[in-house]
Amino acid sequence: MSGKGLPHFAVGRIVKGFGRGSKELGIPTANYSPDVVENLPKNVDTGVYFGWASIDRGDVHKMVMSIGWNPFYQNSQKSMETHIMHKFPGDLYGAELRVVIVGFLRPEVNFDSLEDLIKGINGDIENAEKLLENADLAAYRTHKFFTEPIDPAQLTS
Ligand code: ADP
Ligand code: RBF
Ligand code: MG
Repeated sequence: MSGKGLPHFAVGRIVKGFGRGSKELGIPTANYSPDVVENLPKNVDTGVYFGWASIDRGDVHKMVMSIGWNPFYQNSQKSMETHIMHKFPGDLYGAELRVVIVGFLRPEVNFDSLEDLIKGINGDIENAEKLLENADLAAYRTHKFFTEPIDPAQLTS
């Protein structure tokens, strides 16, 4: 189920994106800086993924992630944007985001309208919520990556 190049472990600071996630979509996404995007294995295709995430070594939450150029907006810079399924009290800019990407959901689509994009993402969130209940994938929630000081480059499973 996990797919090529997965699981993938990543760590980085949250940077400013285009400011569209919360404002236009009502779905905030924490954006990684380009160096984290460049560290993705070459065999990880663009698309929508899911897994687990923590902020500043805090609790581990479910997440969905979009990797690519957002065809709906035709971005020129490849991005890795994570929506964490948890309500945070405020902004997370500058915080450390740790993620483990455990599975692929679908390729990126150029939706016909903003409404369809939002529906698509909400469907991804629902699917991820269910898939992460699978014992093998749920196990990553307590992976040592989230609790011990290890270099994610050393981790392959
Ligand atoms: P940007 O384009 O700068 O990424 P967004 O509209 O996508 O702006 O909002 C993202 C910001 O919202 C994140 O960087 C983070 O600071 C904040 N945020 C708050 N709650 C969440 C959440 N549950 N998941 C992701 N980001 C969140
Ligand atoms: N953008 C697209 O253009 N096409 C997509 O199929 C797409 N799927 C997404 C799925 C998820 C789970 C998330 C969080 C984002 C997705 N986006 C997609 C990116 C969306 O356009 C982006 O979050 C906003 O542009 C805010 O940066
Ligand atoms: Mg964002």
